[in-house]
Amino acid sequence: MADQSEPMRPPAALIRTARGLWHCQWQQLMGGLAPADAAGRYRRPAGAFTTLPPLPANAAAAGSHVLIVGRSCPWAHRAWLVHSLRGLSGSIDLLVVEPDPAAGRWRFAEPFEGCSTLAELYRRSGGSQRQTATVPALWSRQEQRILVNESARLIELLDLWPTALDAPRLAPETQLEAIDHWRQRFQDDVNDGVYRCGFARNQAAYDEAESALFRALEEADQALRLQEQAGEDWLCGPEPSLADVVLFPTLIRLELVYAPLFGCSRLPLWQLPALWRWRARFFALAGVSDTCCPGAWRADYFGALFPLHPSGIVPAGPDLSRLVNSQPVP
Ligand SMILES: N[C@@H](CCC(=O)N[C@@H](CS)C(=O)NCC(=O)O)C(=O)O
Repeated sequence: MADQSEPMRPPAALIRTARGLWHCQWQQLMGGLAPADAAGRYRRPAGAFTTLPPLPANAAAAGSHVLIVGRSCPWAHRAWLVHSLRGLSGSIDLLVVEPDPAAGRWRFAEPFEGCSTLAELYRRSGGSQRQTATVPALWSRQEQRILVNESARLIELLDLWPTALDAPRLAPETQLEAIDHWRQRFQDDVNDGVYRCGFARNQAAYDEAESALFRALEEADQALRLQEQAGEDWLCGPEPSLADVVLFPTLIRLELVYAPLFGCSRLPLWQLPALWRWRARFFALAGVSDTCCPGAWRADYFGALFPLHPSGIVPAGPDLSRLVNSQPVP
């Protein structure tokens, strides 16, 4: 006899209706989270302060500028890395903003320049109401405004920034062509590519982004293999460059966030062994581990991207130390 306490399965028609309704609602929620083109491909909105400004005259002055970052943001991570690798803390203070998933914005832990949210600071700098206040952003204390907040330009500016210890440039003229080649290759297909996978509105849009992502990663793996054979550790030569810097924030989040949440799971990274070893080498550079906050990454992504993960449950993930061990390949 059937157990009377067992819950009845809902009728098939009800399930079909619920799926249809949920799909409609999902498309609406995704519209708020991630704009898409007519084919359902994610299109990142244009930023606010996107032009490369000239190097400020007071760049070397102690505390003259503030670099505003969020822990989970990979675009902010690249700026944080340049700040750290070039030792810029003498002239540029680092300020970490906190996510506010309920309000969908970044807020300051303590009021900054009289503002409690990044959006307020944006408006003060002339950003329009319709533009989203994003990290990273570079604030000038003297000019009382955001100088630039497009990470691609910001890292170029930080690479020109005067350093106390004459830290090497990450985009030296002699390697500029190779560095630019890789930066362009990664920007759309890898850095934005993982978001294009996760925010795709349909299978075709996902398939397109996903294959472009893994094509670019396989190409980088092959290039690094050749570099290793030539005795060089990095994408563009014997020293790390901006090409390595922009790849790292995406790859270090791969197993922790992008594979489980955005569906970037075609290959585990150890199947691209030169990339795996490269990631461990980059993580071992002085100051890099301090910029990596796996707990915050997972809490922010799984907790904040409601349409992708409605339960808000933060799943357990691999320990970061296992991912940056250079010898784990089975
Ligand atoms: N194009 C920008 C993108 C930066 C960006 O999208 N930042 C996200 C975090 S990963 C953000 O701050 N979003 C705030 C929001 O959507 O409210 C850059 O590269 O600097």
